[in-house]
Amino acid sequence: MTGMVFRCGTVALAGRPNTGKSSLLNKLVGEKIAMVSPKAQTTRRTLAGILTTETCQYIFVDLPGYQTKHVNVLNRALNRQATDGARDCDVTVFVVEALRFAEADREVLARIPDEQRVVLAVNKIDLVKNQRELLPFVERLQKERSFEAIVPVSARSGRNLPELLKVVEGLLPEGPAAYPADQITDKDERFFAMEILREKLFQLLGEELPYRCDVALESFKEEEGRGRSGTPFRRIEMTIWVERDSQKAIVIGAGGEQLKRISSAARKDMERLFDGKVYLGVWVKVKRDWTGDARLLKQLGYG
Ligand SMILES: Nc1nc2c(ncn2[C@@H]2O[C@H](COP(=O)(O)OP(=O)(O)OP(=O)(O)O)[C@@H](O)[C@H]2O)c(=O)[nH]1
Ligand SMILES: [Mg+2]
Repeated sequence: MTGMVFRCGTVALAGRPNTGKSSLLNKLVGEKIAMVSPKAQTTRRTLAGILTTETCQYIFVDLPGYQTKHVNVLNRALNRQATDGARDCDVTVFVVEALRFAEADREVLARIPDEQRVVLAVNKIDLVKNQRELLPFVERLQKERSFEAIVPVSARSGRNLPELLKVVEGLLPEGPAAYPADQITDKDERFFAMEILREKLFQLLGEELPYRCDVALESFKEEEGRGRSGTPFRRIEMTIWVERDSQKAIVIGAGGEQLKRISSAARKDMERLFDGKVYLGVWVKVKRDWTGDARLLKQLGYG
């Protein structure tokens, strides 16, 4: 069509941990690709979710939540990812929780360079009983920075997401799509296999243990279809790394029950996302102090 403008660009989702960045990404692209949990710093690896409309391709980049509570080599690497990501994208969507803005949020905002264009998304408005309370909150935030726009949204209900998309579209550069229109992420099934298992550790283990765990993929094989449906069958083997023998015992649980719960939940999610049967083998191994070992962290992909 002549005269039609097409835009394409990268949109960082930035903010302190737990504000709902990954949930927003999932709702925006319409598929659960980013891992979500009620625990802080669930996201460890930057992930792109792609949405293509008639007039725009949005490449949303889900970043780890910036945090200063825990200090080790892993947290420093995550914070670096969070800061670099918010700076390098065409537009940054700064995500806060409705009616909650504190020092931790202010610190992340301060790290986004002045020249970066920032849209403020006030998320979780479904939790606000009296919507009139939002107005003074928004007015307060306006004083923190000159935002391109402020959009109250809910990643849970999807409320106002069309408005958010509209505002962001106007800020993206003109240009052709970078990815095919039906592609929704820049990552492959191997990446999602690891992330899904890691998400289950965050969802099913106690408060501190998930921070002492990581997941490595040992092998991923696609085999000929089994049974009548003939869909491919994936054989996936993974290792859960922990730092101590005592942690290994907890992850496995009495009679292996805990590990069974974790792997069975992970397998179900993989089967849903990959749309086929999965055989999942999981081992738990001890690697002392992996969160403090810079070389090992590089190997695990935390640059
Ligand atoms: N009620 C409600 N809960 C939400 C909403 N968005 C996210 N949550 C919940 O908030 C928690 C954190 O969500 P995530 O999407 O993992 O948050 P995040 O910002 O990606 O967190 P990190 O990766 O740790 O930085 C989860 O329990 C979500 O279910 C929302 O719009 N409404
Ligand atoms: Mg996240």
